[in-house]
Amino acid sequence: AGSRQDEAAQAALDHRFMAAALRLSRRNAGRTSTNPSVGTLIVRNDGAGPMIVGTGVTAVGGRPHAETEALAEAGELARGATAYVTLEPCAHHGRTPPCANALVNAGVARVVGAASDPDPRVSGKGYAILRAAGIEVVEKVLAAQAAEQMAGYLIRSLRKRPEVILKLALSSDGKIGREGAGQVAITGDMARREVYLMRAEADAILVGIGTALEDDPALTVRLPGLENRSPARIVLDRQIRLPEASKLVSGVDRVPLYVAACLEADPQRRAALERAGVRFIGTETHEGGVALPELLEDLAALGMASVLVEGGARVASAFLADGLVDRIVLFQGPEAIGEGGIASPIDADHIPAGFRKLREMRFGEDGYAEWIRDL
Ligand code: AOF
Ligand code: ZN
Repeated sequence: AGSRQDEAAQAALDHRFMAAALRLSRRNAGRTSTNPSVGTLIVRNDGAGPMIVGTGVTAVGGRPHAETEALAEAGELARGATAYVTLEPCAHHGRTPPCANALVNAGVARVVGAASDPDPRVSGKGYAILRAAGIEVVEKVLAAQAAEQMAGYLIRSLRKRPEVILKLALSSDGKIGREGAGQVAITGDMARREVYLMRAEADAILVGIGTALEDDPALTVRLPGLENRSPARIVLDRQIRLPEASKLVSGVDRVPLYVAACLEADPQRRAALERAGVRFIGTETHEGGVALPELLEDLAALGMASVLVEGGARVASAFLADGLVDRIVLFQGPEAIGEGGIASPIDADHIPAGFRKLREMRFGEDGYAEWIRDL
């Protein structure tokens, strides 16, 4: 029977190990789709202080699950130990037996969980299996942090659409570019590298046809070691104006490119792009633009759990107006654009209601801030 002091010490320990499990889970973030990247720690506490005897992360590709790896590493040492899992252990028979049963069979005494799993095959059943076997279960430890890290998975499961991350780079006077000037450098090298990392963790990057024509961007990840981590690119292009000679189209054999166009758009343009390897997503029109909720539903059906919206102002405004943005990332460079600048639809002082600031930092000369909307 624990005293109140023992309980407080245990809670502090649980926080510490869950924080470690959450950091561990980031190792495969963006590489386990449509599964989330989960972290598991198996910890023994035999009096001489806690000791980690097993660690696991969801494997690249989504399987095996984190628990499988951690339990295999712990072996017999899992008996009587505590398992820290960033997501409720699964209860369904997939390619492997349920993780909840594996924890029971390994003789684990306690399970501490962060996020609950909305997957209807799990959704409370994982924790129930553990409790039925006499295992002590503590839920929702660092749940908000877990939900933030697994936002893509959770939003896709609950809302049948991907997480939408809106990223904008602003000049010191709040502009995102200059009319007719193509790509304008706003942020420096460190910020650019951070954007590459964001791209590598997303399932898709999305821009409007205006940005595609104006900037001729490649929208790939150009970082040593991450060259193969470019996600799919998506262009909102109702009338199919994207030229075959664009960088987006010419890179199509390495990185998929989707054009979201209306079904009535020029079939010859469509055929030409399809011959080049471009894939099409038929869209409905809403207020002169692509109907975004329906498009996002289609992207979720394609397995995408997160979409990074990179431009331009019109597309950003449309996602914001529809209440479809889940995360806002603002970079701010040190220089002004001034006359002829394109105003950003949003800045740090005008973040829509319902968002909370998650972090703020600097990348060299540039500021960075990130907000999320809780589920
Ligand atoms: C866990 N541990 O590491 C992960 C879990 O297709 P399957 O069989 O891999 O099942 C996918 C589901 O597994 C997914 O929707 C989610 O419920 C769960 N993910 N569960 O116990 C893990 N990644
Ligand atoms: Zn599992």
